Parts: sequence; structure tokens; C-alpha cells
Amino acid sequence: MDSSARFPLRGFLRRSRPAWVRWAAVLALVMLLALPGLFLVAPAARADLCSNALPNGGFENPDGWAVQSAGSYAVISDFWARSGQYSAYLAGVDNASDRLTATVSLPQVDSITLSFWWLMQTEESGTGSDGLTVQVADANGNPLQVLATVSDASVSGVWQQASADLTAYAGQTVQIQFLAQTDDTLSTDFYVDDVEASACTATDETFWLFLPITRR
Ligand SMILES: [Ca+2]
Ligand SMILES: [Ca+2]
Repeated sequence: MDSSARFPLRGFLRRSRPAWVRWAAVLALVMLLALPGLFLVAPAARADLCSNALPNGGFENPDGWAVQSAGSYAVISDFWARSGQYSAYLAGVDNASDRLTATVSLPQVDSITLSFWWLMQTEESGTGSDGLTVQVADANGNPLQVLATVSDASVSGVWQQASADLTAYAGQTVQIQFLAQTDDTLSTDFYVDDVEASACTATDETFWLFLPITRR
């Protein structure tokens, strides 16, 4: 068998090609063979697509929030906000019983994370007798799970962020409830702002990065 049939490139170079064509072919072959040594091929992390399923969590617009209070004060107020002008200001008096509820249709996605910012300040001395409970309930208000608790024994006077996993409720309509209660002496303030339910879908795309290998 003609060796040029087994090695097409050899045949290509042997035939009556102009010299510059043969050199260009050889150079292209060398670059092709050297490519893996010049570049590191690395898969990049997948990027999740997320959206917020809980609008008005900054309380600048009270739409979507239902308020029940034993007192006659406004629970959504401009007294001390973390963002914008408004936040939820629960309790702040003795014998408080405040309930702030958002009804949310959680999409059928891969993961859902509830996050919110809270700030507590108190006249108590860390007894834990005043508290804020964050819980998820079904659409009728029946409690399903406590997500977080804050009490007068928690960090005081500084905005803190908390988060909880809501993935188990994907595809369901649920209530997110903030419940504040105080006893009959030494009041505690509970502020809440910037509530979000981040619903994320994992993408199937994998990105490949060609990183040049450099030496110092
Ligand atoms: Ca706000
Ligand atoms: Ca108290």
C-alpha cells in the first residue's frame, strides 16, 4: 500500500504544493498538537437562575402583607428601616401580640431560600421572655414549621440577616408569618426588613473555560 494513503498529511506535503503551503500545514499541525499544553480547559461553575417570589419584602409598599395586632399602632412603619424608609416594627410594648403575614405562591423550582433582616432592642436583661417567631404555615394559616426565632436574649441593636430553607414547599401556596409576643413588663422591639424568598432553578449549561497557562 502506498504510504501516502495511510498518512494523508504526508501525501499532502509530498505532492507538488508551493513551499509556503507545506510550511503552513506543518505549523498548523504543530500548534494543534501543542494546544493542550498551552491551555487549561476547565468547566466553570453552573449559574443558577433565581427570582424573588416574595414582593414588597422591603415594606416600602404594604401590598401583600396582612397585619394583626393586639395594639392600635402601625406595624409597618418608618421608625427604623434597614432599607428605604419603611420596615416592620413588631411589639415595642408590653403584652404585645403582633402577626405579620405574607401569602406566597412558591414556584416549582430546585431550591427556595427565605432570607430576612431583623433588629432587636429591649429593656429586658436577656431573660428570653419576649420573642419573635418566624414560621411557615399552609394557605389556611395552619403552622407547618418554625423557621427562626429571635428573643430579648439575642444580639441587640444591630441588623442581622437570617435565612431558612423553603425548598420542601416548592410548588405550594404558603404563608410566611412573623409573630411577636412580649410579657407584661420590660418591652422589646423587633424590626424586620428586606424579606426575600429566592427561588432558584439550576441551569443545565456547562461552560468551558480555556485558560492560558502562564509561568512566573
Ligand atoms: Ca425597607
Ligand atoms: Ca418583656
